[in-house]
Formats: sequence, structure tokens, C-alpha cells
Amino acid sequence: MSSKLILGEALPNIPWEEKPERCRGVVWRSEKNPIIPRDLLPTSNSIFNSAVVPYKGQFAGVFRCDDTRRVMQLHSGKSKDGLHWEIDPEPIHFVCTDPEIGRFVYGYDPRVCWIEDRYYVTWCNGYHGPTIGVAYTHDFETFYQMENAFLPFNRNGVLFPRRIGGKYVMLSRPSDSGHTPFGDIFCSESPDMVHWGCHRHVMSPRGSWQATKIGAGPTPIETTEGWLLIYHGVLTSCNGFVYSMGAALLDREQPWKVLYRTEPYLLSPQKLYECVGDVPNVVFPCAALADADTGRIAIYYGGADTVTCLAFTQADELIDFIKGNSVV
Ligand code: BMA
Repeated sequence: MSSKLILGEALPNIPWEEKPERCRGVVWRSEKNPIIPRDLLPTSNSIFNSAVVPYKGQFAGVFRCDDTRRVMQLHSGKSKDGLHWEIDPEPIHFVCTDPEIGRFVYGYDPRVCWIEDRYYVTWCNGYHGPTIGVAYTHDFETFYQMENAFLPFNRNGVLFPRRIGGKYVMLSRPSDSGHTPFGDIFCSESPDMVHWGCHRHVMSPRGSWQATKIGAGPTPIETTEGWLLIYHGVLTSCNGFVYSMGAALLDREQPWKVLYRTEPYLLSPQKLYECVGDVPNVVFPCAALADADTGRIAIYYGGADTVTCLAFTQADELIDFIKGNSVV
């Protein structure tokens, strides 16, 4: 049992499986993977890279469902246990007062973050190319779309779960309009969730599994040792991109300052459902649940751009690993 490192709420019903004895790493996969099959909806080609949060004693989320036309859409879902999901077959139709912004082109890779009094959703939103869409909901039924946070091209917009220095703070990864062969994580601030500035560099790609580009994953988890940021890193092999999972600790008050960062990956595509699918060799984390009482963390990630998977870690073990295997 960990001493309390996580600065947050207790989540006694967090999905959880004990670490198998044969597991050598600090992150282990659910035996139930993939927890969401690609065809859960009658019209889904794939359900992956999706975001889950605690909601009214149970769980809710926003899911990336590419349909059989291969249109990338966002769907709302609810679950009693975080494992079995009821996903609305109808995509989210955002309420937006400005038709220019509200004209839906595509949406993918959502993140959901509770801040103060509502759940914010950020996602890769089509607006003359990919950029960061922002919306909020109170009930996972009605979603109100706000201004896009940044100019195109940008992806992997991830909010911090509280204001820092009085400002909303978001990580993002400026990109190009295609399958970007580069990418650093930046940090931006906003007084109102509409106007973003004070952009700071956080970290760059750095060798091996994270040599080509990196992008923030789940909402950062506040710990006594810094913000725990789980992220993806990409290697370019002779057979294309390989997406793995790593983690960093960021300064709590100046989160663009990286305190530690893993040199080895935490999870790389090795299981069939990560290696074989619409895009092979992809492990893409987008959400994490954390129980402050026990230090348990459940990470939701996409497998091979096709299915949704779950992995587990323990905060004390993970933080020790990040510090003991850091490249910073
Ligand atoms: C990125 C995004 C992700 C995807 C990844 C691997 O650019 O499109 O949604 O998981 O590529 O294909």
C-alpha cells in the first residue's frame, strides 16, 4: 500500500487487477484487454484513444469511434464499473453559438478533465486542419462547444485539472496537417479557457522510442512529487511509426519544467491487439483514473488504432521508476 502521494480524491471503485507475478515492468495490462471491442456499436469500425472519468459514483467518458464510413467522431458513454461501457450510438452533437466553430468536420483523440464545476473535453478538431477543440458538459448528455484553443495545426490538447497561478493550463503538440514527423510538447495558459498565451516549451523528442515526436496523454495527476504526466512517444522504424507510453514528473507550479522523464518506455506495443489492427504498433494513452487512498492508477489506452485497453500501475512504484530511470 502506498503512502499518500496522489493529491486528489479517493476512488475506491477504480477498476483494478493486481500485478501478475511474471510482470517485470511497473505498468501491467488488464487480463480483460481489449476492454472495448472495435464493433461495440453497430456502425463502429474502431473504438480507441478514448477518455474516461469518475462520474456520480460510476464512470463516464468520451470515445473516439470511427464509423464504417471511416468518419472520425466522438461519442458519449457511461459505465458502472469502468470496464463495461454503454456508448451512445449517436455521435455527440455539440451545442455551439457560432456556426463557424460549430460546423463539425471530424473529431478524434478526446481527453476529459474535471475543473471546478464541469467536465471539459478537448480533442483534435477539424478546422482547416487539425487543431484543439474545447467543450464542456455537466452530464455527458449535452456538450457546449467553445472556441478552438489554438490555430491549426495542433494535436494532443491536455488540460491540467486545476488552475495554476490563477490560470487554466493546457499542454499541446503543434504539428502539421498530415502524419507529422516531428513534435514537442508545449504548455499554454488562459484566464478564461478561450484566449491562450504565455506559451512555454515543455519537452522535445529524445532518442529511441520517443525519437520522432511526443504528445501528452491523460490529464496529469497531481502528486507530492510533481504532476505525473503519462505521454506517448514515437519511433520511426523501417515499417512506420511505433507508439509507446512513457511518463514524466512536471513542476507543480511551473508545469513546463520537467523534473524527471523516463528513458525506457513503460509500455510498448507487444500484445496482438497493440501490434495488429488498422494502424499496427500503437499504444496511445488518453485517460487515467487514480485513487488517492491506495495510489492505484488505471490507464486507458488505444491499441493499434482499433480497440480500447486498460493498464495498471501503482503511484509509488511508478514515481520511483521515473526518478530512477530519468533522462532529465
Ligand atoms: C496520431 C493520431 C492518433 C493515432 C496515431 C497512430 O497522429 O491520429 O489518433 O493513434 O496517430 O496512428
